Amino acid sequence: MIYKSYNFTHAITRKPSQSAIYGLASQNRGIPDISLMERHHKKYVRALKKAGAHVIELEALELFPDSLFVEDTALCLPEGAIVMRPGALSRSKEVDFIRSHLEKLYKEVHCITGPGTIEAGDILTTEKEILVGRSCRTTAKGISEFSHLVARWGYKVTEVITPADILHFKTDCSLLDHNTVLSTDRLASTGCFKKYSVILTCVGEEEAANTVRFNDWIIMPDGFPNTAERLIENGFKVLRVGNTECAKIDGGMSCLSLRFTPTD
Ligand code: CIR
Repeated sequence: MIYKSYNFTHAITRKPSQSAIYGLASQNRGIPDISLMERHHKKYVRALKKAGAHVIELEALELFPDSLFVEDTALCLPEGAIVMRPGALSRSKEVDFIRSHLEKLYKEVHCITGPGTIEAGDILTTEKEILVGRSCRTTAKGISEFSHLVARWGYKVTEVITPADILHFKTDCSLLDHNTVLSTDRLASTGCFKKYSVILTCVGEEEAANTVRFNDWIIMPDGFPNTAERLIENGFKVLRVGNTECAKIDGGMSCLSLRFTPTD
C-alpha cells in the first residue's frame, strides 16, 4: 500500500548558512553553533537517505538566515507544488530560490500571490485532508487562496488554529501514519485531531512533536528518550538526529526538508 502523505521518493534540503546565527527566534536560547548545526544537518540528510530519499541538497543562501528551513517555502503534493507566501518579511524572497527547482521536477507549480500569507510549517497533509493552522505567519486569506489552488486536485482543506504561543502548527505535531499523529497535549487539547488517533509527546518533551515520517521511518530529534520509547512501543521505527542548534532558532525536523514524489 502506498500512502501519498508519507511514501516519497525525493527530498530537498538546503545547507545552513553562516548567517543562520541571525535566524528568527521566538525566545533567546543562545547563539547557534554553526559548525555543530552543519554536522547535525549532514546526519539529517543521511537519515533521509536511509529512509529511501533521493536528496537534492541545495547550497546555503547567506542572504537568508532561515533558508535552511525549506519546508516553509512550498507544499509538494503528488499532482504539483504550491509555492508559499511567507508571513515573515525576512523570509519572503526565499521562495524565489525554491520555485525554479520545483519547476524542474513538477509539471504544475502554482504560487500564492497574496494578499494573504501562508508558510508550509502550518500545513499537515494527511491521508484524509490537508490541515492548515492559522498562526502568526499564516492568515485566513492565505489559507483561502491555498484552498482554492489545491481544490483543482480534489484536496479538502480544514482550517484549524495554532495556539498563540506556538510558531507553526507543525511545531507541535507531525504525521506518524495514515491515521495517527504525534502531538503535544497543548495542541491536541484544542480538538483539532478528533478524526485521528493521537500519540502524545511525553511531559517535558514537547519539542519532540515535530518529526518526519518518510516511508518506513520516523526521523525525530535526539534527546527525547521517553517519547522515542513511546513511538517504538507503538511499533514505529525511529531514527534520531541532533537538533540543538536549529532549535535555538525554532527549527525542527520537518522544517529542514521538502518531501515528495515528483510527477512523471
Ligand atoms: C522562522 O522563525 O521562520 C525560523 N527561525 C524557524 C522556522 C521553522 N520552520 C517550521 O517550523 N516549519
